[in-house]
Amino acid sequence: MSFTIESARSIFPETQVKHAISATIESFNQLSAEDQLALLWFAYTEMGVTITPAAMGAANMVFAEKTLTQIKQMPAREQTQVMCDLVNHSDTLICRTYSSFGTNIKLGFWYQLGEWMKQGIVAPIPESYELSPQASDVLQAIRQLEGGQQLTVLQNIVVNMGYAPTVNTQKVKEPVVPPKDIAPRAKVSIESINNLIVLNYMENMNAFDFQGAVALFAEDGALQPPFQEPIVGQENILAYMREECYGLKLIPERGVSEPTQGEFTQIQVTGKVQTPWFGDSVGINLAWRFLLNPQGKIFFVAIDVLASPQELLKMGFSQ
Ligand code: 45D
Repeated sequence: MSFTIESARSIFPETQVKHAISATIESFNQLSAEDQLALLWFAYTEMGVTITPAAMGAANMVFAEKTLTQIKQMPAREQTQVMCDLVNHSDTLICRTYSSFGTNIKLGFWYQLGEWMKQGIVAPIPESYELSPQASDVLQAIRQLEGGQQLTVLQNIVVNMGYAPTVNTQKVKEPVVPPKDIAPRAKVSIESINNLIVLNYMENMNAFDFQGAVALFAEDGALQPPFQEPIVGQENILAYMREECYGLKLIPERGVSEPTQGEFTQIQVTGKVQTPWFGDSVGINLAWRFLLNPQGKIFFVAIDVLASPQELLKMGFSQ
């Protein structure tokens, strides 16, 4: 028996627990647009996380400048309307444009709006805004999440705002940008793991050598980011990495490797990732679940956000 991408998704099933993150996002989506916006603002300001403005360099913010300027020049009421439209997935030009942005541009877009809200340039969320009881419950649920999970919730919500006409519309491709600085290569070591493909994956990703990272995949291999469908095929994975992975720092810590059916090998690694948004002040706990084919290529890798590295131990994963 061999693996398909679909069956590969359930390796190391103990990480497949129904997640607090998805449950929180689902209940969030039930709220009214005003409630959603206010709740997000309260959660965002309450978290007190400091975004490194330098991270804006990792996002190609030029793509959002026109829209941001347009919003800046609107009367306050219209500004609020635009923000509600984004949350509501309304079919407007701004919502369509927003949907064409990559993750980092979307985050940078809201970062800019947030700064302008603080400066009084964009209509703020009234401090006296009263959340509905349901919204208060969701805010409470967010407060109870671990820091990295809270950021994952925010990031997910921001990514899904806007309006994409059909599920599979072609994303507006960002023009090819000249390669950014390749970070200095650093050796990675992972407790209990000596598999070179996995070690090389981490080293290439940290060097932003995405071509090198993708070359470790089988041609029809797949990468599954948290809460997303697998991205299949070297070309698609490369495009994804170029758009989403500059500035990430992967900090794998320990793992377990075992043979599995059809001469495949499954390797689970836990550790942290740092995003350019927060530098080394925030580490997001996660697990990589690799499935290597008999040729030693990455047939599948899933990335899952964890509450804590201990979460896996709790679920019966022993190092
Ligand atoms: O007014 O190995 C609100 C892959 C609305 C690649 C706002 C990976 C109201 C392969 C939106 C609140 C990438 C998968 C304002 C590894 C409002 C691989 C503003 C994993 C102003 C390891 C809100 C990487 C703002 C991972 C500005 C898991 C919010 C990376 C900003 C995870 C929130 C990264 C930010 C995460 C959140 C980043 C900047 C979770 C960033 C989160």
